[in-house]
Parts: sequence; C-alpha cells; structure tokens
Amino acid sequence: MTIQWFPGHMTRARREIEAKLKLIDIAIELLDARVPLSSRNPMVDDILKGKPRLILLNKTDLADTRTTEKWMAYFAGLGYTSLAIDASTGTRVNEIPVKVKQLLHEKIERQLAKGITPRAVRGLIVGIPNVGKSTLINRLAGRAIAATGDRPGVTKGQQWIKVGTEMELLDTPGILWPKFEDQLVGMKLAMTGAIREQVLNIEDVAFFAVKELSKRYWDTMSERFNLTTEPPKDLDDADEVVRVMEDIGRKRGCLVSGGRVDLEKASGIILRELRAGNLGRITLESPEDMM
Ligand SMILES: Nc1nc2c(ncn2[C@@H]2O[C@H](COP(=O)(O)OP(=O)(O)OP(=O)(O)O)[C@@H](O)[C@H]2O)c(=O)[nH]1
Ligand SMILES: [Mg+2]
Repeated sequence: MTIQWFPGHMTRARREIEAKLKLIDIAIELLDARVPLSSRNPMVDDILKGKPRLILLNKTDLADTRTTEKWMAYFAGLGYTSLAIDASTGTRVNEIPVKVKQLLHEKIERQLAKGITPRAVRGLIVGIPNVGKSTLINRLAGRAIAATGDRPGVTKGQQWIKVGTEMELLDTPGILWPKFEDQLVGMKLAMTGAIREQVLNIEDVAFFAVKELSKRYWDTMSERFNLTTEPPKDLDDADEVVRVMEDIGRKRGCLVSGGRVDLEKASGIILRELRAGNLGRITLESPEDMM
C-alpha cells in the first residue's frame, strides 16, 4: 500500500518550527507509548539541533505498562529525561513543569547570577499527528484553549498558550516524515491513528492490526470478539489472517448477501475498538525487538 503521507502543510509545519527555534528554551517531544519508536520523527533531532528536550510517552492508558517501563529505561540510557503520562486524564502531567525546570536549571541559575529575572519558559510541543499535543497543553493550562479531536490533523497552525505564570507552550500541527524507510512503521502509525483515514485502505490496516494482535495479544483479541477460530499457525499466510478477520466480522454481524463477511465494515470495527482501548492495553514494539 502506498500512502501519500507528506502533504504540503507538513513541509510548512517543519519550516514554521524552524522559524521559532530562536525563541524556544526547551522542546517537549510527545511519543505514542504504544509505538514509542515508530512515533519518533527521525527529522526531529535534525530540526531541534541540540535544544534541551523532554520526552513524553503519552497515551500510557492504552499501552502495556511493563513495556512502557522498558521504554523509559531505554530513553534514560540514551541520556534523555522522560515521563510516561496520560494527557486525557492528566496522570503525571503535573510533573512536567518540575522536569522542565530541572532541565533548564543551569540556564536559570546563570540568569539569576547576572541579576536577570528569568521570563516564562517557552516550550515547543512537537509530535506526530493525533498523539495528544493539544490535549496535553489544555491539561497543563487547565482550560480547553487548543482544539483537539479524535483524528489526525486537527491543529492547523501554531498557537502560543500560557500555562500558569511560568511557562508558555507553542502548540504545533503534527508532523510526519516524507518517507517511511520501513513499511512496518507506516502501518503501525496507520493502526494507531496518526495517518488520515482518507489516504488509507482500511482493510489493509486492519489486516496488519489483526496480524500484530494475533502475534502479541491473541487471548485478549479472541476474548473481546468471542472468536471461535483458532489462532493463525502461520502469520505470513494471508488466508489465515483473513480467516480471523472474517470471524470477527461474523461475530459483529458484518454480513452481506449470501452470508459473506463485509470485510470493510469489520475492518472499521477492529480499528475503532483497538484505538479506543477496548482490546486492552496494547504496545506494538519493545526495546528488545531492536536487539
Ligand atoms: N486514551 C488517550 N487518549 C488521548 C490521550 N491524549 C490525547 N488523547 C486523545 O487523542 C486524540 C488526539 O488528541 P489531540 O490533542 O487533538 O492530538 P494532537 O497531537 O494535537 O493532534 P494534531 O493536532 O492532529 O496533530 C483526542 O481524541 C484525545 O482525546 C491519552 O493520554 N490517552
Ligand atoms: Mg493538535
């Protein structure tokens, strides 16, 4: 499946971030805890050019807790400060200002030593579409100022938002990168909801999802959909994966005339329930996979 994932507005979003870098004290990089590696924009290091950085693993309520802990250790090993949060309920969000201050400690001390009263910290929020950037800013601000929504591409332009008296955050449109070197990365981002549905073939994405779930979370999926079919013996056999999709479709009444399963409808259900967390806590990659 080829996906047109780099529309013009993403090039513009990148340029707009670069234009604001001078003003910014710290970058806050949001990752999706379900796909911490695949949701890391490889262009970000290049764009941020050594700015102090805080990594946030968001949507931890949807992710496997033990794997999230492994990812935290992984990022610590790379020398990053990170926090695992849930922006929608606010879990651990109040630790963000503390971490930001710790990261900027030396700069603030230097200013104080020179007799300068430090101004409000300016933070840039970056991340892929739909990762929860605007939700997080609203949570920190204590008010719904930034528009949010359950689909990628909600934030269209940058917006400064005051958070208390000591911090201002720049909300930015989510950015993806021009080309996924690894097709798996594209599929995982499609599955977790970072890529616009309009450019996806949802049956392909659901097929990939069922394959991944069969591999890592068969019992949870089987229980949720009351499956009667056996787990695929060979995940590389497409017919085996389709057999599971058909079982899901039958259990959810997605039938067309002649008793055939409406795979498109079933695919919609699979993706919706997965993204809503109805299939349980799911993480699609672990640091161990890279070894
Ligand atoms: N379950 C869960 N949902 C979250 C969390 N954070 C955000 N969301 C949801 O994710 C969706 C996207 O949130 P937004 O804040 O609009 O995401 P964004 O990164 O600003 O997206 P763009 O502006 O499109 O780049 C919304 O439906 C949020 O409610 C979280 O920690 N857990
Ligand atoms: Mg947004």
